[in-house]
Amino acid sequence: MTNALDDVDYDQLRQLVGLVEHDETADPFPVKSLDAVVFIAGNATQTAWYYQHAFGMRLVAYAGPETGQPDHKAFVLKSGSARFVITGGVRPNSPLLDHHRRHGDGVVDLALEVSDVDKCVAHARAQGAAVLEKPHDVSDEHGTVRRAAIATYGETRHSLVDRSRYTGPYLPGFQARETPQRKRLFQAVDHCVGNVELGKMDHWVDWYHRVMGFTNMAEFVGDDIATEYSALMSKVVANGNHRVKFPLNEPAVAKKKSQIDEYLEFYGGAGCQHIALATNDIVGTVTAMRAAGVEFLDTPNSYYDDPALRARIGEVRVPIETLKEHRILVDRDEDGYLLQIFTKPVGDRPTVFYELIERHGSLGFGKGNFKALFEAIEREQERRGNL
Ligand code: TYF
Ligand code: FE
Repeated sequence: MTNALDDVDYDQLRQLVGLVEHDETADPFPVKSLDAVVFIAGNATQTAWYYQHAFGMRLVAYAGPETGQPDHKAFVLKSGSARFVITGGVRPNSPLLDHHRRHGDGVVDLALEVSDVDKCVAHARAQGAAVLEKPHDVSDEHGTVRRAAIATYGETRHSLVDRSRYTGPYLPGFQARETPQRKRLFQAVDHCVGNVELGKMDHWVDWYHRVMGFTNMAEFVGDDIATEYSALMSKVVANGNHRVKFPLNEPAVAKKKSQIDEYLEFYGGAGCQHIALATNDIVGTVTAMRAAGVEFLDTPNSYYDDPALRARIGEVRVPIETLKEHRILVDRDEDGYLLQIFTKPVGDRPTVFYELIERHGSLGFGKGNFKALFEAIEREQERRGNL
């Protein structure tokens, strides 16, 4: 079931998330898009309300005890092409509650839409990936979905979903829900970042190369930046057309305790750290989210008053005074520029947070902002007593 409210066409997506041309014929694991970000929450009912009211998402489908699903509730939310599924255990012996006890609120599944589940799983298996769910069909009156799941870092998984023969609101077993449209605050997921243990980043970069045929994107945080101020190392892998981008971080041994160590300690291992949401109006989005109570990292005035920054970024869509007022960061590279801002962690544990990103040609991740950003993150770490 497609809904005009969710329509984001190819040209919009290319601008929003920075797509590139890609020939699928030689791709061993062709990925169409990020199908859904699936969360486990301690209280899915209230978390779904948060994403509707603070992130402007629409509830489109539901499964739970009322729909013949006794173990847990699942709320499906959309904003443009982005889909979040918020799940939470209902029965005390639900496996979701064990997961929640270990990790708190977080991402359990970065589901990928693929056109050939069997081909992808065969390739993944041949490359040594752990197959958690073999390819199988699930059906209801709206058609059939073929799906499977493979394990990635920590207790995170990638479900693989072929929904080409399905017209229902999400997956078989879910009932459609309608909620009133409010102002759409973002149009797509730009990237999902994984934090992995010390020394494991290259292992996972290699895993995404071998298992999924992903390739490296140019931007990375190497030893030089890591020892100077970031306390982390980072590389970015992406599928062929860059629709799906997964930066991977590991802690760096630096002067201070890494923000990545803080995450690993409180999440209880490797997991998804932040999700970047693409918007074409970052000022409007930040304003609406702040009004709803979402807290963002602060950036010092000196960032905006620095003549070097002003010279480097040149002309951008929004006057620098407006960026300063909202604490939005800006970075420019050879392809264009981007605007970005980061929330504080959104749950009880200092783990998952969000980024808002408005791209104007840049295919990067805001490398020029890393110093200011990591200093802001460390100020928060210090306030929590974890630095
Ligand atoms: O995704 C990125 O690479 C940027 C920068 O802990 C970043 O958003 C990298 C690591 C991190 C926070 C932000
Ligand atoms: Fe990011």
